[in-house]
Amino acid sequence: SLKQQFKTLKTDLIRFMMSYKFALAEMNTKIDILKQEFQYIHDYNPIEHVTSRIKSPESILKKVQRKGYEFSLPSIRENIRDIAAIRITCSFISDIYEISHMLQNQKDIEVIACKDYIKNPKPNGYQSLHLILQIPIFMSDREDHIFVEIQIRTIAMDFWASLEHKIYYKYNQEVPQKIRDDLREAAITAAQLDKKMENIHKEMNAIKGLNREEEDLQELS
Ligand code: 0O2
Repeated sequence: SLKQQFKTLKTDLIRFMMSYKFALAEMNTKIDILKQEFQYIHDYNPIEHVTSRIKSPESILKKVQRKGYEFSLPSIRENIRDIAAIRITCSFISDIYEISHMLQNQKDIEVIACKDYIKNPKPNGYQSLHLILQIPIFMSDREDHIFVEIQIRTIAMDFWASLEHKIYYKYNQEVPQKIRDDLREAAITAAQLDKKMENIHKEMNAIKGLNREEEDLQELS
């Protein structure tokens, strides 16, 4: 009956969205473990902050339409790979690659794609490291493999991206040339700041290393 069909559809939809919620919970736990353990071992925290979101059903449907995919749950599951997304903000560029490496090496994570917009920034200046990962989720009667998008960036890259995003929406996607030029320039300045900060961080580490060696020597003598 129609009522039965509606009930089945509703259950399917709720279970569909739930699987992304579980995937985010799994990934967030993985990231939190890395963060805590790294802090303990290296006495330093590579992760500034983490945010995550689930794409709203409206945005999912808009994207399906924009990309011309089939409107069905299996098609959405296969084609829309950023329904569950996590953004990790780090202090330094080296942290980005370290975190990406640690995640990519986990046995239950399958790396589907890695887009390095740091080595190859987008034409507008956008920089970040994007990973599409797939992780297994275990439920009462099945195991699902869920796509999760991870964006890893520095504080400076995040600062740039949030302003650019606001401007893009303010101008309804037709940003004046002057503003586009300024944004590209700002992206270059942000990248230079990242390099400078990383150098200071390295110098500090070198000094810390020397001090430690000296202390060890004093202890021995
Ligand atoms: P939202 O609201 O953040 O989710 P696709 O994901 O298939 O549409 P593509 O090019 O394969 O497109 O994905 P890509 O390049 O990996 O980018 C996906 C996400 O990265 C975007 O998601 C943004 O969050 C971010 N992003 C990419 N390019 C830019 C940019 O130029 N400026 C800013 N501010 N963010 C960017 P959504 O779905 O667009 O938006």
